[in-house]
Amino acid sequence: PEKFITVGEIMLRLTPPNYEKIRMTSTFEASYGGSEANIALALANLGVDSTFFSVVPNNSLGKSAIRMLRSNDVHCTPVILSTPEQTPTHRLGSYYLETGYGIRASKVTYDRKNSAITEFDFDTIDLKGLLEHFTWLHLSGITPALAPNCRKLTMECLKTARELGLTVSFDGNFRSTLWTWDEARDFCTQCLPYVDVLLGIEPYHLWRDEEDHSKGDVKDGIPFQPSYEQQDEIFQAFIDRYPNLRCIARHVRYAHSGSENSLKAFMWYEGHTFESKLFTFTILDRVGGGDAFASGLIYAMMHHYKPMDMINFAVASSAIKHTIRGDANITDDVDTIRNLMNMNYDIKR
Ligand code: KDG
Repeated sequence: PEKFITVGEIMLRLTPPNYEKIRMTSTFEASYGGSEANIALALANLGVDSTFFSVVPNNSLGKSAIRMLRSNDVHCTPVILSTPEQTPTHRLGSYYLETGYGIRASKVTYDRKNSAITEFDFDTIDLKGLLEHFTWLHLSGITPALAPNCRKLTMECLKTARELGLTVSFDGNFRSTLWTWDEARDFCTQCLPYVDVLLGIEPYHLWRDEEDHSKGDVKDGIPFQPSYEQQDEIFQAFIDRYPNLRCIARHVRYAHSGSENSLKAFMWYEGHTFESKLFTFTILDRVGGGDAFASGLIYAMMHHYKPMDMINFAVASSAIKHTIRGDANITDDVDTIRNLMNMNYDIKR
């Protein structure tokens, strides 16, 4: 059976209740977030043997974050509980989420600078000794954006995983408040030779052809959206350059109004292109939708679903997440997601 590990930062999430804005609220609801932790948790929920590796301060905040993961069946044995000597500012990163309502978009404010993971010296870790116990590694573009040590850690994990023969999934997860698009594109491009499953970033946007710089254009801070024909052409060129890539998938959300949304996904898998069903729903909490898509796809690949089922399971997992409060797809089991994937909305009793 597959053994999954992911590496990244877990954060405290603070959210004003009832869609209040930070300026109005007197209360914050506490929960935890972090893309990789969300995926570890979602996979553990689905019954996968799932492990999280990170550094958190050895204080009640760090320990509570880890306790939350453990109580959701995520193995946290490798997590380092750091001391002030190892990580001088000795803090758990946090973020504030003002949950949007209707046409008012959600707003994230990070308070994560100098968090424990960004100050730890990963050269002291035997990565090979850690990763050799696993069959699948997942990383995202958030970790390398945090600090130079995390960038180095990401690259070394990728190289070690490749050497050991693990399957590697990578979610581009671009966060414009952590690094620039140019930095992200350069780093993600360097990662590509080590990746089997690419998520959350368009080949089109990574592709920088020396002859035609417009292919990687960012207009008004938003990466340019290619047409289907352009995408097919780029996928093909991309696969020719990186033959290790088995699967490239992305999900697209269409907002009908602020909270009425539809979701569908496109996947290139072993030479063929697939388009998922379309799911329409009202958003309760959209943070972590991409992570739910990733965990759904990883689960489906691990269990050798047929390509159409893979992509539909991943989109159904993400659609359900939009109706669940909190960052992680914390409550859903395989049957619930499969029912939705088959468009079965019946009450279960
Ligand atoms: O994908 C969800 C994440 O964005 C959220 O959990 C917080 O990891 C996070 C981040 O860095 O934005």
